[in-house]
Amino acid sequence: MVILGAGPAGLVLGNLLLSAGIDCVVLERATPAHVRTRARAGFLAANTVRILERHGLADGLRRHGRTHGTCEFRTGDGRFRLDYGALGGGELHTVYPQQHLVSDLLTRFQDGGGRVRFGTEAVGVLGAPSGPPSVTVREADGRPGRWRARYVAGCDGRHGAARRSLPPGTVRHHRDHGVSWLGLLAEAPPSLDAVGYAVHERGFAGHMARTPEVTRYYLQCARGTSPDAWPEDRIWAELDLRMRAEEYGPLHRGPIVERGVVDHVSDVVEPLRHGSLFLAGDAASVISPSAAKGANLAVLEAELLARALTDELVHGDGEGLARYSARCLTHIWRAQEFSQWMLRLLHGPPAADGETMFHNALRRTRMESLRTSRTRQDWFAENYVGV
Ligand code: RFL
Repeated sequence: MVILGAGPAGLVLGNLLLSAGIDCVVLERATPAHVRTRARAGFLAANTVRILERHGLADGLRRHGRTHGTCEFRTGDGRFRLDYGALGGGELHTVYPQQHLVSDLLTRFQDGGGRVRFGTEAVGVLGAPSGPPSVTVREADGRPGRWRARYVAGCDGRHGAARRSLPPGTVRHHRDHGVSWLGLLAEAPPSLDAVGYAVHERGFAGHMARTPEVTRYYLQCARGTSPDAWPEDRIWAELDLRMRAEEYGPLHRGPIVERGVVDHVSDVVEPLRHGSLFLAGDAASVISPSAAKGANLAVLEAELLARALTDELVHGDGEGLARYSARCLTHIWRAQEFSQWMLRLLHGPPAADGETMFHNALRRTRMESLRTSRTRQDWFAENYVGV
């Protein structure tokens, strides 16, 4: 079994296969240091934590993660809080930076005898639709190589080799939501004990705790913006303005240690199985980070794939593999639908047009029903924490 990519999807899958006694190797383009320090997600859904606990992979997050169940919306009409942990299914997030989770998973995999080939870039997957697959690679020293396997798991993200190797006729649903965020990491403690979503005429701003010392902020920005156009003074001034710091309290400032632009797109491959090639995580579907679903879907799909592969390879039962794609796509489309709803709640139309006032009136009404309707709040909580 060859797994492409040592992100959350690839490493959960690798660990589960290893403990089922299935021989596998992970091919990873980057260095171990890069994999262990790449900051992205932070909000793990309750079901993600249950999966990791079920397989003994949750020691780090149990020790250092913090549960979280409140978000605060700030608009020109005022602010309100939703204790989503007490609504809907009563589930909480655990805040644990993705790079810490990936680091835990990697240590566990290697300590258990799992093999990871770092600096090995998959170039293409050949032969998968009709027969045994092989993966062509560029080794760390630049030489070409080839790995043969019974199955290949494409867990190499949105720009990986698995996606490039899909047979003609594969459906790729793609939607550009026309919204971009400047994603920031500040070496500063969180400024509020809630996820902060601020809707402002200058654009969206977001606040999400990561650790007691580090906070993620987002600022909606124009498509094509260079992060260099945002010096620290400009970032803090804009965050103060959009988060309405004068009214609701100052933000804790600190050095901005990372900045990058995220364009919000949805991209779903259908089906997720092509003979002996299976896609999981961002390779299967890219989702806007507006509702923090990507890493959670990656872990869920990795568990479903590991179970199905184990049934096939250990017990000779191929039913799970046959159903893998359809099962994952149900979860993926549900998450896409909710993320799109969040995008519409938090942003105006992509460009000023004749319907701007209409869009803004709908957005305000959506926010108001979230503030006042218990049924709406339960629906929000169930979708916000659930995968
Ligand atoms: P990853 O994490 O991208 O890992 C893929 C791995 O594959 C390697 N790779 C290759 N290796 C070999 N050959 C090739 N040709 C290769 N091409 C790539 C890469 O080096 C990498 O190590 O995919 P995976 O495992 O599917 O995990 C997906 C998640 O990382 C992603 O969905 C989340 O980070 C999305 N996301 C969030 N998700 C959440 O659930 N909660 C959040 O709070 C959240 N916040 C975020 C996010 C994504 C963000 N960005 C940067 C898009 C915040 C941000 C800013």
